[in-house]
Amino acid sequence: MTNNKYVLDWIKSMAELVQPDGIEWIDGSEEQAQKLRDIACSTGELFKLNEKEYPNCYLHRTAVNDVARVEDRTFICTRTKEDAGAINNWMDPKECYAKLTKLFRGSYKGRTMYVIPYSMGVVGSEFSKIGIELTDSIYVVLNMLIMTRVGTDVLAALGDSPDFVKGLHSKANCDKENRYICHFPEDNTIWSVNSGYGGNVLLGKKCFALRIASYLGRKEGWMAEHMLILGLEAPNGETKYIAAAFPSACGKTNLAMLIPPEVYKKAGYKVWTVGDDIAWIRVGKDGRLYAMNPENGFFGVAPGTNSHSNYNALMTTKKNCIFTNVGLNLDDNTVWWEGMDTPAPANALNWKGEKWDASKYDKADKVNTSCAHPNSRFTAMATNCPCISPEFNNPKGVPLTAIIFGGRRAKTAPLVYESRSWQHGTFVGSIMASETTAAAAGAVGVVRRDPMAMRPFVGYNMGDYFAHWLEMGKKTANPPKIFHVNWFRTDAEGHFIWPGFGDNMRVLMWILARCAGKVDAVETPIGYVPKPEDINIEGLDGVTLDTMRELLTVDRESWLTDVENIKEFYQLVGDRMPRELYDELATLEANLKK
Ligand code: GTP
Ligand code: SPV
Ligand code: MN
Repeated sequence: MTNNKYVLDWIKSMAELVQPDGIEWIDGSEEQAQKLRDIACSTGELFKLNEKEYPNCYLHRTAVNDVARVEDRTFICTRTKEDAGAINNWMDPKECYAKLTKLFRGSYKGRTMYVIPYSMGVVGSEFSKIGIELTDSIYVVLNMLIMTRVGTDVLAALGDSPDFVKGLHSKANCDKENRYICHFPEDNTIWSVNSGYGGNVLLGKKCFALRIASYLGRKEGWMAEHMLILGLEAPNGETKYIAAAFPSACGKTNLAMLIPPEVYKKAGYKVWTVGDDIAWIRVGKDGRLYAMNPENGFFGVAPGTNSHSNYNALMTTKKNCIFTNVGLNLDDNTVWWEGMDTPAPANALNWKGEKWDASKYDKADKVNTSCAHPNSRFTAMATNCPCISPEFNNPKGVPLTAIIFGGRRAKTAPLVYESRSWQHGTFVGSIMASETTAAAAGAVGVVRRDPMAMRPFVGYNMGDYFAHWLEMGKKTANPPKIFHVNWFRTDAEGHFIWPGFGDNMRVLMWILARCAGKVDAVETPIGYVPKPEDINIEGLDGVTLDTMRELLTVDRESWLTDVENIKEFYQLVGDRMPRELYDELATLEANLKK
């Protein structure tokens, strides 16, 4: 497939380590993909769903102990500990290679080594980057075929260059005690062992497109961010682009694919999806920031996806899709998850493959009582998405009018506010906080600081990352305005106050009006907040001006509590924390005490 000696030498030495029975190169052809699906079905790795309702769709179940990213087993292995920083787990590269070499040795015995050449971004374009993943898992191959651009043309684009990310994965024995997701940014290398779950093993995604890419971006003057990208088209045909960073399972896919509420749909507004998880951002010649989506598909959260919450995502999953850890309706071999439009099936297997009893469902123990795992996922092709942007394959990306940060906060953060400048916007991103979700192993619902939704994904020192954000602002003549949103504020009974989903468009409209200088705002200690009457609530049941006032309140006491927590977090980041952000923090505190 290639004469590239860097590629061939590397594969040879990795094969000597893991000792596969054979080596198979993935060429991107449908014939090869089908052959692999058939093998996976014969071994039980995949289960074929109802061909009529779900053509070419499959169900996969991971090991029960392997259902989410494992942040405590994820390492950034730079030569010095300081370069990884206090927010990351660090291991000395030599020590880490030695430790994992033991785990990889002979781990492919009796298995095939699949070689996946893939491109993040349009193959051969200036802003794309190439990776090669070696894996012993057909599930990984089939997911990478959807999530990235795979095939011989990638090797042609690489030519005889050594510039590719070397990814080695083995599901090995899925041994939880020896599970490691390790990154060597100084070597362009990722080693992942003993997992078979998405974010741990689809190495193009979080490992490359965020951790390694953020490291490269700092070196090369661009940014890799955990952001969706959407285009909002006005009735006059003009499209404005917005990128938004929310932590895992906090609404990126849903916002990226939103269907405008009736008031806007009627008027001719449309939303287009450019990306739902990752954005690579550069300064364009015109001094604006351009964002492109390096992925080729969606690895989306299944539960909660239905025709009302996210019709477009649901349609995207109707063919050529791989479902992971959802429920199986045994009557018709279709999939089911909590929050689907159809009623719970009477005769079903849960995500573990056990007979499921709907009557035992307990909201407080979803993992053990729900049909689908709370972090169950669909892997679907971007081209299946009814609202995929015409700019999806534009290698340069799209110019950003606004950047939005957002978290899952029951209290404190208002529905939306606007920062005063790029520096203040960087501060707003740096103090983001959110309740943890099922997307990572560990407790769910605990508020933690998650700057720019990148806490688990920055491939270097967080202080340097903040400095890089400030630097990018200085290099950008016309930077986008920066906002913060929170769809998740709750009332005294714990119910979400804001309807969310498609109605989030109402907030986007205020944001774009602010960017165009067409609407006023109220200055508060944290930034600019909308006047309650400036968010369009026409056609919203049960949402009044009073609701809007409640959603937009800035409560000084709870913000002052937050300030103390932010100080602790900044200290944890350490001495590479930029002075400018400490200044912003002092301003915030002073504003709150005024
Ligand atoms: P990752 O793929 O993990 O990065 O997640 P994501 O940020 O793309 O989150 P996603 O859009 O898949 O949403 C995660 C969960 O949040 C789902 O259960 C959604 O139903 C729920 N959700 C998304 N948007 C909203 C919203 O506006 N309001 C409320 N209340 N829930 C939402
Ligand atoms: C996330 O957790 O942010 C995801 C899913 O997008 S994973 O690929 O597991 O990282
Ligand atoms: Mn994500």
